[in-house]
Parts: sequence; C-alpha cells; structure tokens
Amino acid sequence: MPDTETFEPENIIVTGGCGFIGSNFVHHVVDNHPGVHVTVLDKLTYAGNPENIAGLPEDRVELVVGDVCDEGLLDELVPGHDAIVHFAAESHNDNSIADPEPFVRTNVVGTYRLLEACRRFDVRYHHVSTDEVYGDLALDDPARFTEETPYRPSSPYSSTKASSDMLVRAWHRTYGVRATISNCSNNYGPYQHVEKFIPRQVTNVLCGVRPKLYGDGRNVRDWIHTEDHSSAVWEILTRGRAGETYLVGADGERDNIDVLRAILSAMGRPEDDFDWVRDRPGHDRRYAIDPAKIRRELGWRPRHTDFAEGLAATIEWYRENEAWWRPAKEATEARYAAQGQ
Ligand code: NAD
Ligand code: TDX
Repeated sequence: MPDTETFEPENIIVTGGCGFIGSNFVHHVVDNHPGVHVTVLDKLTYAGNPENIAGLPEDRVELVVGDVCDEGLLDELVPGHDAIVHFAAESHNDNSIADPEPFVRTNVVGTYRLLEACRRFDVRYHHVSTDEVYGDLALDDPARFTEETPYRPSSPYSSTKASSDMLVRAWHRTYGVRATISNCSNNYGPYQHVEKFIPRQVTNVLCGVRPKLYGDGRNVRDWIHTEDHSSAVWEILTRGRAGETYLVGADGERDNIDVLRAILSAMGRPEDDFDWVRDRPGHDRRYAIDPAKIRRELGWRPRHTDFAEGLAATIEWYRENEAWWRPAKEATEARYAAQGQ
C-alpha cells in the first residue's frame, strides 16, 4: 500500500446529510471519529428527512436547512470548516426522466457553487458520485468499470452526475482545489427512500401490494451496503490523493429478479408474487465495479459481504420503522402509477 498523507479534518460540512447515504455517513462519523464536528447542509427536499439524524449529540452535529446553490449562504457557512463532503443531489433516475430540470440545477449548478466556495476559502472537497457515469455493460461482457473507463452516461440523472464530476476535475486541475471523487455502485440499507428498488418492493409487500419489476428483470446492479460506502468515503477524504478518483464497490452483482425473489422469500411470499411493469426508458443493462484501486491504495474493504444477511436486516428495519416510511409511500406510488410502473 503506498504511503498517503493523512488529512485530519475537525469541522466538516456534509451536504445532503438528511438523505439516505449522507445521513448514514453522519452516523458513521459520529460513531467512529470523536474529534469531528459535522455541519449538515440540506434543503430538505422530498428525499430529506431530519429524523435520519435525530438524536445525535448536539455538540457534534448541527443542521443548517439550505440549498447548495445558495452562494450567499455558502459564503457565511463555509469559512471555519476544513472540508466539504458533497452528497446532496437529486438522486432518482425515474424522476429525472419525468422532470430533468431540478437535476441540472442541484447536481450541476450546486456542485459548481460548492467548488467555487472551496476555491474562495481553500477548503478540501470530496465529491460523492455514481458508477452510472460510465453508462452500462452488456450482460455477457466480462469487463467491470475501472477509473479509466470512458464516461458514457445514459439518463438525465447520470448525465448531470457526469457533468458534476467533470467540474470537479477541472477545478482541481485549473484552480488547484484539493478534491477527490468516489464513484460508488448501488447502495442498500436503512433510511433509503421508498421510491428506490429494494425499499419500494419491501414496503409493497408490507402493504399487501405486489412488487413491480421493470422490463425483463435481468438488469444487473452491483449492491453495496451503505455503511461500507460511508467507510470508503471517510478513507478517501482523509487518505486519498487530491485530484484522484476512486471506484467503490463490494463485488455485489445481482440481477433484479434475483433480488426481488430473495425479498419475497425472506418475507414469506411465493417467489412469483409480483407484477411485470413497463420498462424504464433507456434502462441501463448492467453496472459492475472493479474496486482494485481503493483496496490497493487505501486498504479499504467492505464489511457487509453477506448480501442475504444485509437484506434480511434491511427488511427488518422497514418492518420496524413504518412510521418513518409510511408518509412518503402513497405519493410515491401515485407517481409510479401515473407512469405505468
Ligand atoms: P437521497 O435522494 O436519499 O438524498 C439526497 C439528499 O440531498 C436529501 O436529503 C435532499 O434533501 C438533499 N438535497 C437535494 N437537493 C438539495 C439542494 N439543492 N441543496 C441541499 N440539499 C439538497 O440520495 P442518496 O441516495 O442518499 O444519494 C446521495 C449521493 O450519493 C448522491 O450524490 C448520489 O448521486 C450518490 N450515489 C447514490 C447511490 C445510491 O445507490 N443511492 C449510489 C452511488 C452514488
Ligand atoms: O419498482 C422498480 N422496479 C424495478 O425493476 C424500481 C424502482 C426499480 N427497478 C429496477 C431499475 C433498476 O434496474 O431496479 C434497479 C434499481 O433501481 P433504482 O433503485 O431506481 O436504482 P438505479 O436506477 O440503479 O440507481 C441507483 O444506483 C445508482 C440510485 O438511485 C442512484 O442514485 C445511484 O447513482
């Protein structure tokens, strides 16, 4: 493992810290890095829920409700912090197909504003991105994505994430902003919005509704537990080299129909108790990450390597936390029904 200098942040801004992965990261920092104070900057869109970070010690975590596009707010907030970890985004592909504008605004303009603030105040920046920037692979292709794979995004969502990654690279090279990028595969775990695949199907079963599978169900996603994503982001923030990209994955390739059958059988339902629905336009076929670089350079390893166990714990979390997901369920399903999904 090459020597890497360790950056020891004391006061970080976490954007999107009330969303699924951002809130998990805030918990991870509070639990594992006692000297670090976290300022969460979150607009609290439909996807943000302050409950996700409720109960954390007030002297460790502060919530600022605001927009990453708000330059005046960033001018007030950023000085005095030593790093920004940028999770905030419009994150759902189906929404980006129905209405791309908020994706361009938050994902592209928001990243631009944060990079400019990092430049003005000389603050380190970590950019949380996705494997979807690389487009998709064929089912019979033995290849996986690496840091050298050319960008080829397919959806409005992934094209805005690709655009924001490009801004980060340019701000590092041209202005010397100390920035790193991670491109991670599909996350699962607690606090994920019910619009996403696994929570949607689990809560459908809990509601007595048949799960919905797009297309032929053979699309492959590379699943990683969100806690493993958090530990990877921390390693990259503190030990990654500025200007570098790291792919994050946990060797979790599975096709959608297998994941759905695993959910149904874990919940005591017959494996064919679901509906086939209209496919997503432009639906990426397969994602797969080669995590060799982060393993080699930073020694990072995922801890949740048993998918069946992680899935069972996630199902249990949704069973026990109906009060958390119930308020969003009806509106989410109404949106899907209007799209024939
Ligand atoms: P999410 O939709 O659950 O949460 C997004 C959060 O950002 C919410 O709290 C929302 O209120 C906040 N937000 C949205 N617009 C904002 C704005 N303009 N200003 C401030 N806050 C705003 O998303 P997630 O699934 O937790 O994804 C987090 C990040 O990780 C995103 O950048 C996403 O692209 C990336 N990512 C997600 C996955 C995945 O599987 N979900 C995989 C790889 C990368
Ligand atoms: O009801 C459904 N039925 C279904 O078959 C839903 C909601 C999804 N699907 C399929 C589409 C995908 O092949 O399941 C797969 C996963 O879908 P999503 O949960 O919408 O995730 P995906 O589009 O793969 O993107 C996710 O991973 C990468 C996150 O939402 C992104 O933010 C991240 O960048």
